[in-house]
Amino acid sequence: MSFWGQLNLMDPASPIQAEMLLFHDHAMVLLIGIFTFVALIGVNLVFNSFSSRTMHEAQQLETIWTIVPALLLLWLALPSLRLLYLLDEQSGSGIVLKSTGHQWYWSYEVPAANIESFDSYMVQEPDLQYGDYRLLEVDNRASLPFDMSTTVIATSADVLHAWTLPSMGVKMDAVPGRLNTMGMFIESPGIYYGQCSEICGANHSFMPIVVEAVDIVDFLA
Ligand SMILES: [Cu+2]
Repeated sequence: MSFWGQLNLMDPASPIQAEMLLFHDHAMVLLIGIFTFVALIGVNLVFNSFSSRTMHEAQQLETIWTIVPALLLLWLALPSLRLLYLLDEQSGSGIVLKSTGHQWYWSYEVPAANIESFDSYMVQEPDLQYGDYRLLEVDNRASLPFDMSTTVIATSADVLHAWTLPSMGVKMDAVPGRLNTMGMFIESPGIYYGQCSEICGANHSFMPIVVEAVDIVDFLA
């Protein structure tokens, strides 16, 4: 992949991540509005001649400037709650990817396809092929079918790790002795990259995550 391809954020490849992007834009509308308003008032204050210094109260104004921010907060909170509950949805499909964090690599299991645990190590720099992403390629990719609901389970064998796949809107702690679960819906075939997102030790930066989304027929084959 090209240099320029690495400078922007990854495109969403799941409905949840697309929703998160929309929510980000939604929040930015409010933030830019508030920042602009406050900046205008600030500038106005500099040139203010204090013509209303004898005014002690303004009930109507105070009512308005209490209610309007409350409504704005509601406007932010409701879509946020909706997204929170959407994130919690679990798929009913039996296709589960179990990922176990180790210091410092991931191992995967796909019980539905009878794939027993295999390790996924980062490709070292001298072994990279032309066009590979440095620090992101792995020797064994996890494979999942696209266009259907899947479930990812994360756990750890040693310390805290975090299984993260930005294009899917998945970021989940991998905790020893505990199984964390998130639903995932991959919309299109492709190769998706992520990284461990919990400072887990010396080689934390060198345990990337790669999921290859394939056709269900190829997946089962
Ligand atoms: Cu880690």
